[in-house]
Amino acid sequence: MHRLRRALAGGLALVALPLAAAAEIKNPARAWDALWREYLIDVGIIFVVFAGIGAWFMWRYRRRSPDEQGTAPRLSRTAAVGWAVIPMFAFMADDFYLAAKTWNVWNIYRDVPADRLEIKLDSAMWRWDFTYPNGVKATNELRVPAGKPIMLRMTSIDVVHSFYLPDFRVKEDSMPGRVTYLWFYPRTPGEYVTTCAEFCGMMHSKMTGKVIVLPPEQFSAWYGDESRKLAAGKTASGG
Ligand SMILES: [Cu+2]
Repeated sequence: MHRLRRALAGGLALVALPLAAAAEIKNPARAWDALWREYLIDVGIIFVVFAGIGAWFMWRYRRRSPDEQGTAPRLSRTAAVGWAVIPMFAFMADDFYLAAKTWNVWNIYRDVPADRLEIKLDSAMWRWDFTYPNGVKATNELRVPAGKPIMLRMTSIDVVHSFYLPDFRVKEDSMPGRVTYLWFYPRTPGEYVTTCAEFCGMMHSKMTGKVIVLPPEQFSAWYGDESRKLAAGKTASGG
């Protein structure tokens, strides 16, 4: 029985180890950029081909004398149908190919890595209120450690807002009565701008904030400090 269990565990480890190694974190920002590049190349090729053919036709079939009249060749029925259907399928194939790539990127956006820091976000006219797992709060400034996937679970206490983080290629609406989420993968310490992307009233354009990505040790220090302040505050007011 023991031997069987050990053999099973060994077998599982053999399967699980390569899987774990393969499960590196997919970065939504990278995936988005790759998709964007692919779209540009795709439409770039189509542009060059069609502009080239168009220019060549203009030159080839130019009018050579003021009284010249063209004669249009008549297509057979099969040729006419072929000219309509074959290009249609060629373009549809390209569209489906891009749609499949887009679907892949969407799945990365929706699939949050298990090893993440989850922060609550309440948006309001006009501010962003963040709450960390242990109750630490911050307004308009979100401090996060570099190298850790960050998930925001968000809702709105009044109207529809939209949390937009251009540097990380993510944006998601926050709505009253509903919880939505987004995640991003900060790698490089620094300050990144965030702004509301849904017109939400008079001060909408002032509804900006910062995401401050800190080296992990600096983040831990800040987080520890804030937690202690929070605990001290609770005891003081509790007495
Ligand atoms: Cu807003």
